[in-house]
Amino acid sequence: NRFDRRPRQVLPGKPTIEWEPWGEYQDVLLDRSSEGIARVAIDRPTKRNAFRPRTVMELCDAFTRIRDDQRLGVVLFTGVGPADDGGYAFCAGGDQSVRGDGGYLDEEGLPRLNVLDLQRIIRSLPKVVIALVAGYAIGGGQVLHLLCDLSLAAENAVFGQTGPKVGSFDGGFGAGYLARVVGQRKAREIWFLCRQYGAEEALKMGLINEIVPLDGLEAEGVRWAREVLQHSPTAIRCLKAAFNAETDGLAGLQELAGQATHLFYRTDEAQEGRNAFLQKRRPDFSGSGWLP
Ligand code: S0N
Repeated sequence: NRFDRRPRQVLPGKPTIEWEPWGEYQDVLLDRSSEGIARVAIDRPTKRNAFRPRTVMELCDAFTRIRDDQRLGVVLFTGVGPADDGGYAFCAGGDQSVRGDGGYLDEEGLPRLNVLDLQRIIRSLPKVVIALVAGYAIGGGQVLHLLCDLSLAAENAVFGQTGPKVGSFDGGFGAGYLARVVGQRKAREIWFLCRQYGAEEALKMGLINEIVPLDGLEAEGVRWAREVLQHSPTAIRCLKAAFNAETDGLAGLQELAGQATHLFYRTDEAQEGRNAFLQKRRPDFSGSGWLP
């Protein structure tokens, strides 16, 4: 039973927060704290935290549970390390050992592209997601890192794409949003040359927010999370939707408009519409005014 393995060390360094284990998964560790912070970690260090369909399903479940817990405002997303050979990874992308002829095979042999579901969940989560990158963030792992709102990297972090080498590519957020973040030239370089970039280069190109010593990575993530949590949840969820709307087309607008609807429901004006319907009378919006 994985619950017996508590307390769980995800990254090196002294914990600066009390984690409560939350949920039982095979490939993922999920914890939360009474301070409003959750921690999601891919737990496949022997595979450099590469994801198989099960990993992605568990991550989707973990992020959905976080979305539904109104006490939680910030998520730290990371990968368990070090592996037995001393290697670290945030995530090395799709697990090539379960890659069939039509995608990554689940335990029933069905080929899946389910990492795209996870990308959308992280992107539209109305909370702040902070990537903590120790070691490799490669391939689909680099894209997952990119989709987090903020990114803190340990000095040993390495970023890169391998698609054109291993026969895959991410033409969605992995290309378009990467170009928004680092610019068209750099994004094309990253994908066409398949080079690896250290933390300093990543900082220079705007891929990450800050470089942190490995031993202090989680502590710094907690520090950033605590700062975010001092601020207005509504302002932050609307800002996240607004940042997404700038790049995500109608899906982004849907999110931003959804935040407006969310706020509108809480007004007397919207509630008058609902009440009038239920009371089978004409609504009276005269108290609302047509403000400038
Ligand atoms: C990460 C690298 C650079 C680390 O190198 P290092 O430290 O030298 O370690 P290794 O000895 O290479 O690895 C240690 C062990 O881990 C295994 N391993 C590492 N990465 C993977 C992986 N991705 N899949 C399976 N196993 C992995 C190694 O095999 C080794 O184990 P042993 O010793 O038992 O062999 C280096 O490991 C590396 O380059 N890894 C591969 C990176 C890669 O190419 N990833 C895949 C890229 N493609 C994707 O991510 C697909 C994206 C995707 O899923 C997608 C995108 C858009 C639309 C749809 C999809 C979709 O398909 O769903």
